[in-house]
Amino acid sequence: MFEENVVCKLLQIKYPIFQGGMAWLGTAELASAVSNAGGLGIIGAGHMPPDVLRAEIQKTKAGTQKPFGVNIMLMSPFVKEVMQVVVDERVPVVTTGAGNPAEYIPALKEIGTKVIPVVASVALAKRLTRTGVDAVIAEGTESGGHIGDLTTMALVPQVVDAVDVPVIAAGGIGDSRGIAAAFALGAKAVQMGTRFVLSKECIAHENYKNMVLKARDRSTVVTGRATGHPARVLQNKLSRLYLDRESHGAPVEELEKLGVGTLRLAAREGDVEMGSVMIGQISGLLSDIKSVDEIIQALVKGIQPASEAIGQNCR
Ligand code: TUI
Repeated sequence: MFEENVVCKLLQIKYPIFQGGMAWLGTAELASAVSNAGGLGIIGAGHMPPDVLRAEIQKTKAGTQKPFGVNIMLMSPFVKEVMQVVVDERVPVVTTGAGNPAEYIPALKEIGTKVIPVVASVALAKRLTRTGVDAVIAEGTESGGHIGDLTTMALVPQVVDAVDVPVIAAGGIGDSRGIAAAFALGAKAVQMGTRFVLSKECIAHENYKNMVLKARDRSTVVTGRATGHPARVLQNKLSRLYLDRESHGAPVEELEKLGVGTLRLAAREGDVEMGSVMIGQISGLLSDIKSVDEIIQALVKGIQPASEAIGQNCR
């Protein structure tokens, strides 16, 4: 399976499954496990300082011989320095998020790194394909963390029709049915974040994982629309406080201050009431913690039956 998949061939991976590069959660442990299982593991650089990212890359290289990626969050204060680190370390794949990476693409392309930005609109997808990106990740608003406003169902086919590079679908994909649906929309691969948070190898605090396990379909909310940086999180004391201040017209600086350090607080310290529990809408579907290898094997096994179920409805 997937011998002729264009993304598998481009990146030299076995399965067209990326692990979303989540800040504080997409560590070397998780990324190397996903790459070893045949997917594309991705280190989430988030707001990491450059020396911390370099150590994480070296740990990933020690943990896997397979290709892996780094996700660079373009709102990071260290963006220029971390770009230099991925160039120095000759990271095979770079994904970007939360902005337009155009100015960084030539340096990455020059050393042969595959560059795959996350886009939340057709306009950015088209602009970036002119700069020579290798593929794009079309990420719908179902995702956890920083989001755009279009759904995966609406965004993916529009991006597929607008660009001539492979499209990876992300947002709201939690099982094999989601993967088959993404393929039906024209995607050649998928990226999943939430599913890999509920893995043995993800270092998220057990309180974080337990809250994700308990999540239902409507458990997430979006904070930060007023600041221009919307983020999907599980409802808790912090999200209620934030949304209350936001609805009362609190200044952007006050809102941004409320969010500082809160992802680390939830993900690493386990304070899931005053921390940000960033997670996607598909968390309501997921009810078990498995090893990365078990997750990927189960996903792959289910794709063909899910595709056949699509076919059956046409008979
Ligand atoms: O980047 C993400 N998700 C993230 S980053 C993150 S780290 C963080 N930490 C603390 C507070 C807030 C965030 C958590 N989750 N996903 C990729 C993504 N990119 N989603 C949406 C976009 C996006 C949005 C607009 C990409 C490009 C874009 O274009 C803007 C432009 O300039 O055209």
